[in-house]
Amino acid sequence: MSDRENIRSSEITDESVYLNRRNFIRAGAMAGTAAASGLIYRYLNPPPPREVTTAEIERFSEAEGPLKDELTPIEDVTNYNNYYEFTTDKRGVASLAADFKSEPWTVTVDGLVDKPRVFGIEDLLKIEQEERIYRFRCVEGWSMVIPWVGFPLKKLIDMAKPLGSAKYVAFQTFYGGSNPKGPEVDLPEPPNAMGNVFAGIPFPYVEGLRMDEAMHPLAILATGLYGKLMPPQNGAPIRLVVPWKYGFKSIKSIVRITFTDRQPPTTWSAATPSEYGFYSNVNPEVDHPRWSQATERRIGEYGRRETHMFNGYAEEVAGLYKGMDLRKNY
Ligand SMILES: Nc1nc2c(c(=O)[nH]1)N[C@H]1C(S)=C(S)[C@@H](COP(=O)(O)O)O[C@H]1N2
Ligand SMILES: [Mo]
Repeated sequence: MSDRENIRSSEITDESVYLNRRNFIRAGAMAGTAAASGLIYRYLNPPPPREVTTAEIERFSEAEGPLKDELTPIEDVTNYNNYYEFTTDKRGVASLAADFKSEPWTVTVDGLVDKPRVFGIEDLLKIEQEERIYRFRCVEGWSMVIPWVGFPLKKLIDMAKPLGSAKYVAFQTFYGGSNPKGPEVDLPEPPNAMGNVFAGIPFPYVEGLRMDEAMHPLAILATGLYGKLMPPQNGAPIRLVVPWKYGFKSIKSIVRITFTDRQPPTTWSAATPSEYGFYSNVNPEVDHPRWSQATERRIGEYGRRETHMFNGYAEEVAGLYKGMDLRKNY
């Protein structure tokens, strides 16, 4: 009997099981250097298991961090979305994606690895889940603070055992009725139609990271937010979150992760290379050709705030780009 058959679907989707079994509890210790740089970051420590409440998260996030980041309300996080496969109307994604079926789901890990594997989503949910509260900055000039649930991408990379020749990791989003995940899972077609053919970008949506970026502890595969499984509009059942890069790097609803020796194509830089580069690190000094990136609108606030280098995570990630010209490598 396969693993998938062993786990009743109610066990996969029941959020109280998800929270308790994954030791999803209140904040543990926060690293000093992380606090100093305004990074809100915590590991979820072992039992006693109990659910973290929104009030606790808010108290925590208000108390910590010089950037004084407060959580963006869940109503905004789940109703103001970019997910072009459904629609380019941010307020329209939630209702159009409501029936999106993300179970069963598989993520194929292949390419230059010693251990290629097709993971069921239930396998990935068995990995210890952590809460990560990150700032999230869209290239369009708005931002949020989101309490993600997930695990470091590095954990999956370690399981795959990439070959020495692997220099990049490529990601692909599910698209429409086609099933790029292999023959073993036959997703129901009409419920998963992602019919937006007028989005102006090619699908399936693809993204990529350099191997060292992908291995960085801040890069996570997120399976939920606000203590719940990932809502469809935010990229169910699993999406990338790379908090020091513009939001479009954080690719949703991943079905394939491929290790390669070449810089992989990425959707937005393929569509408009003069406006969007491969790296797309948040950088207030490099403007978009059509607007400034010096400031941002935090959803729920009036006025604009300053945008910080690497979205405020410079202390953690600047070393990845030592010696690189960040104007050329935008
Ligand atoms: N597959 C896919 N992933 C995607 C997008 C998309 O249109 N399709 N939009 C990106 C952009 S531009 C942003 S800002 C974030 C938005 O994530 P959110 O809706 O969870 O805030 O998702 C990114 N990932
Ligand atoms: Mo974005």
